[in-house]
Amino acid sequence: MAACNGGEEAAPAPAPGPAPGYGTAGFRAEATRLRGLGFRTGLLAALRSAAAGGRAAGVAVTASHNPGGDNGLKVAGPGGGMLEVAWETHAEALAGAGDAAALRAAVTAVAAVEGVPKGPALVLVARDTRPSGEALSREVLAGAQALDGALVEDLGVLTTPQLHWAVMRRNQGRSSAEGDYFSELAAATGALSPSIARDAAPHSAGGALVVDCANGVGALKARAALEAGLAGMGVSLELLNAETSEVALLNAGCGADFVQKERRLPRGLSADGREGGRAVGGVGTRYVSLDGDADRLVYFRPSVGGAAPGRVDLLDGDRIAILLVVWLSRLVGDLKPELAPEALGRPPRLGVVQTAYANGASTAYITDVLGLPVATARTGVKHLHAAAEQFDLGVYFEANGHGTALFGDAFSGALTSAGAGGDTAAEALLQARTVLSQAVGDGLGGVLAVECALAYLGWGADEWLALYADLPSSAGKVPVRDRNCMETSADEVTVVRPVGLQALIDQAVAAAGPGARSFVRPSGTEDIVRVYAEAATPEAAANLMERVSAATSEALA
Ligand code: G16
Repeated sequence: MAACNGGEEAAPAPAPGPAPGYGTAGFRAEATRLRGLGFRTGLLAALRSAAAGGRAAGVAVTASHNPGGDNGLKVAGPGGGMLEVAWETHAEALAGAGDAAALRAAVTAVAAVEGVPKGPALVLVARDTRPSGEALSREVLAGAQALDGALVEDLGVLTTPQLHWAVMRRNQGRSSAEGDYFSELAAATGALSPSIARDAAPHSAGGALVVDCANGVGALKARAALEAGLAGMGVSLELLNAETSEVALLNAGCGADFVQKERRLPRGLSADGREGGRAVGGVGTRYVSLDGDADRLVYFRPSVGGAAPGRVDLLDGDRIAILLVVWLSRLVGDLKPELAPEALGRPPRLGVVQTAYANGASTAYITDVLGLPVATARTGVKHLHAAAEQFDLGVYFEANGHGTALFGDAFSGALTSAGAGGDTAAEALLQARTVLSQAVGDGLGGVLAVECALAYLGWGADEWLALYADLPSSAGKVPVRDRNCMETSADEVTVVRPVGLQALIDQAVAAAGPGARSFVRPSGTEDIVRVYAEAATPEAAANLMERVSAATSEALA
């Protein structure tokens, strides 16, 4: 059975106070509160790898969309995706182990429960641009090496999706070098070019793409990941908020979380250029925001018409999912019927996965207009990814911009045989599979996929926005002392605890008129409760959000 090798004696003492829970996407807190947790997370990742017979696991040191003073630890399982939910409890058990003896006992217990053999383990470690990441990475590396037989590799500064990709590739026995990540994205995008501009509409011809990098790690990788592929489509790349040396700027007034939640232009972009920074461009310029570790993307367009200056029309994860599924389903429709269904044995099953945050109009569009099934999952990529695996081609996106499209094994096999038989649509779908990470949503690959889809369909932001009108919605945050005081139902839309709060939400929803809905849930990444409301008018949605926020704040005071 796997055991510590004595290295656990060097484990730094945890910061005072209760250890943070594993949360929506790993441990995340103000960086000083993570002392000692990096070591324990490294040890956990080594155990996960050993349990998989030495296939690599990974740790990304990042707090993603959180402010620069926070940091975090996201563990990648051997498939390259998020750590399996069953292992989160083990991660918390190690996190709660105070001293070396307790840590040794926790490792022994996990090894026994999971039947972890004594044997090889490999942990790949990467970090984002936060200065606190260097020390935290060293802790992770030391912690992983405290498991007998474990090896580590420090991959340095990478986006979170690059770390996941490296884990996936290593376990496929394929190169996981960063250069290959860049060149494969460029090659796949280039190979898609002959299939694009099929409808030859003028809107998507070339133009400029402005990428708001949130002043995060995406800024260091975007040019290498995007430039070649975009140039092949005649699109010029412009990076915005690409300053990584000043941590206070990270995610501050910019990035995917800011743009999606505030629905405002990110820092450095202004309606007229007068406030400094870049003035919004003319027709044909597109805009996209990444988050701090480049695993989310949202597109947007400066609002036109009567909207207040600085507002944006959002092309969020809901719209990206729809764009991708329209593109991919047209390619599926182009498959030669005598090849693809025969190889698969049946027509491929396509579907979309969303969360409760998806705008109701997007769900209705997918089911009623596209005629595709929609599965609903709890917040968190790990839940959506698992739900998407039920489809041959499952597109999953959270409204906040996390997502990708998963190609099932049988479907991929059918595409490979069809591609070998000269089916160009099958070849295009296989290239799309490369651009759309099969490990976890990737903001950079997502940008290339969106650009390919827009070009193929001949759409610009106008056509994309015109698909349907979003129901008016409003999202807010309620700061709370202890987010663990709130519990919701499994589908996240009903409050179980504090008792009585759901009745108040129900009353507020009833008063907001027909079609209104609202729910609250504790964030798994910040000390807040998230509030979401939809109603018939923007004013009604905003009022509903305010009323539910006030009731939540009072119930948790
Ligand atoms: C993480 C998760 C996402 C989730 C987001 C917000 O994203 O990977 O699946 O939507 O947190 O979660 P919560 O509402 O629980 O705060 P990121 O980009 O912050 O790593």
